[in-house]
This record gives sequence, C-alpha cells and structure tokens, in this order.
Amino acid sequence: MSRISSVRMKELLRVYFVMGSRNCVQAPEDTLEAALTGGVTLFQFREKGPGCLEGAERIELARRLQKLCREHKVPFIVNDDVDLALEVDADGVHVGQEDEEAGLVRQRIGDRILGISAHTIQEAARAYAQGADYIGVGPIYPTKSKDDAQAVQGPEIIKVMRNANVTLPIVGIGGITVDNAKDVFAAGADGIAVISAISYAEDIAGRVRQLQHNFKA
Ligand code: TZP
Ligand code: MG
Repeated sequence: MSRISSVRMKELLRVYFVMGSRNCVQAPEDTLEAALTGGVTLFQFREKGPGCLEGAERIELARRLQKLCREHKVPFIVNDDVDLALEVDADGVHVGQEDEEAGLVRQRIGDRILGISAHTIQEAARAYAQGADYIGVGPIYPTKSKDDAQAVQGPEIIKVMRNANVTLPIVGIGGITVDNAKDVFAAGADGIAVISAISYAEDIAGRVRQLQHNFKA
C-alpha cells in the first residue's frame, strides 16, 4: 500500500457523508444505505455526543456500516478513534485539533487516509507537515450537529487558505445544504462534508444527488 494520491483524494471528498447513530431518524444502516445509493463518495463514522454507543455496540455498528461501504466501494473513515479504526481495519481516520496528536496518528495508521480539521492557515500548514491527506475546514455555516464547534467562518476561509497556497485537498463542513454548497466549491473546496442535510432528508438518496449537482468538473 502507498499513500492515496491527491487527485484520488479530491474525487473522494466530493460528497462526504458524516454520521453516527445520534444523527439518524431511521436505523443508521438504512440511512447509510440510502446515502450510498444516492452516490456519496466517502463516509465517516462519527459516533459522538450524548447517548452515543460505546464498547462492543460501537464496534458492531462500525462493522455493519463498514460492510455497507465495502458493498458500494466507498472508503470507510473513523472519526477520532484510532483504536477502533485499527480494530476494524478502516480505510482512514479523521482527527480534530483537540484529538490525538495527528503526527502520532499518522505513525499508527501507516498509509491509511488521514484527515485533519484545520481552522487557520497555520493549522493547515501543520496538518500538511503531520501527514494529512486532506483537511476539513469549518464550520463554514452555523450547525446544530456539533456542540463545541468553533466560530463560523463562511466559505471565505477556504479562499484565504487557497490564496495562501494551501494545496492539500480541502473539504468544507458545517451547515452545508443544497442551497449553499455551490459557494463552498466556488471558494476552492474539493468537496462538502455533510451530516444533517443528508441524514434528516426525507428522500436521502435524492438529497445526495442534489448535492452532487453542485460540483462542476
Ligand atoms: N465539524 C464542524 S461542523 C460539524 C462538524 C463535525 C457538523 C456538521 O454537521 P451539519 O449537520 O452538516 O451542519
Ligand atoms: Mg474530533
């Protein structure tokens, strides 16, 4: 195995679905299956917040969701839990600035995909040095899905990073909807990472297709 190429990483980021059992109306398996059918390009298992699953239940849910991803040939990323990622042999890990030190995470996960949250040009530069394959930038817009989210920065922060020669693949996150997704791409993002606009949609597959339409090759 070798590190993922930047070109391939950018393709995978296009419509990145992030979800845990707390973000779903239906069973998480049904929510993810519909999103995969709609064409999400990457999935992150983010089992966080009050009432989230722990221990064996958490691992079992991860395995069931990973199986669905494999059937659809979509890589499976684990949020902020390197032990779980290694236990299930996930395709990658995403860590925030307050999580396990990203340089150490890179050493532990080898060539698996490493995503790092970055809010400033400095954090983006450090993420590159730590071995990030992509950075997650946000919240771009106000979000109800993360209690401890940092300040909203708008799509401009992505433009600022691009103007500062941040060349890493970038995915915007936070409050992204069908209506504002095109502004995130226009600012220089390679993709959009979405929880609620997908997980709470009545027609999940249809919503994913609508989000896909904002990408102009
Ligand atoms: N990180 C920054 S904002 C956010 C995360 C995990 C939540 C995004 O959820 P939503 O529902 O798409 O706003
Ligand atoms: Mg985190």
